[in-house]
Amino acid sequence: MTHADTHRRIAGLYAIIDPAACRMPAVEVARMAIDGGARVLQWRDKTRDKGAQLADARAIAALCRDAGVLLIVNDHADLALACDADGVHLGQKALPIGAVRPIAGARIIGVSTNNAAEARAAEAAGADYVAVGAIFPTISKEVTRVADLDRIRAVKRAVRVPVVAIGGINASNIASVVEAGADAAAVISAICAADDPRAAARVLASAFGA
Ligand code: TZP
Repeated sequence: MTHADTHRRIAGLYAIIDPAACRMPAVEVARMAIDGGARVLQWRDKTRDKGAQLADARAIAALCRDAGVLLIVNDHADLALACDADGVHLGQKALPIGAVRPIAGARIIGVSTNNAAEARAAEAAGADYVAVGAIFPTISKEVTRVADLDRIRAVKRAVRVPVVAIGGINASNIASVVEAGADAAAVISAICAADDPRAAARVLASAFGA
C-alpha cells in the first residue's frame, strides 16, 4: 500500500472489535460494524492466547477483505501475518517500530500516542498513522493518559500521517472530534457494547459524511 493509499484509507469510522466489550459474538459485531459503515476494523483481544484468537481474527479478516475494509491487529505482528491483516497497531510500550517493520513488511503500522512529541517520534520511526487519546473518559482501558480536542489539533499540526482520535468517543461527541481535524475516530464501547452495533456504527460513520 502506498502512503497515499494509507492516508486515504485510514479515514472515517475505525471500529475496534474487542470481545471483552462485546455483547454478542465478536465476529457478529465485526459484520455489523462493517455493514454500518466502518472503514477500518481493529482486532483487539487482551485476554485470550493468540492461538485461541486466530479463528476469530481470520473470520474477521475474511469479512474485511470482502467488504474492502482495512483490518489492523492490535499488539501482535505475528497474528496480523497469520490472518493476513493489513496492519498492526502498537502501544508505546510495545516493540519499537524499527523492530516490527521487518516482520510487518509493507503492512500498515499504527502507534498509540498521547501528544505531539510522541506522534512526531512515531512518524519519524516509520509509523503509517498515529492514534491520539484518550480524548474523553473511557471505561474500556484502565490506565490511560488524558488528551483533549486541542491535542488532536496539535498532533495534526505535528505530523503528516493520518491521525486517529480515541477514547470515549460516542454519538454525542464524535462531531467535535471530526471538527478538530481527526482523520478517523476509533471506538470500542460505542459499537461493541451497543444493543445494535450496526445502527451505532451507522450513526458514528455519518459524522464523517458517510
Ligand atoms: N486507548 C486509549 S483510550 C482506549 C484505548 C484502547 C479505549 C477506547 O475505548 P472506548 O470504549 O471507545 O472509550
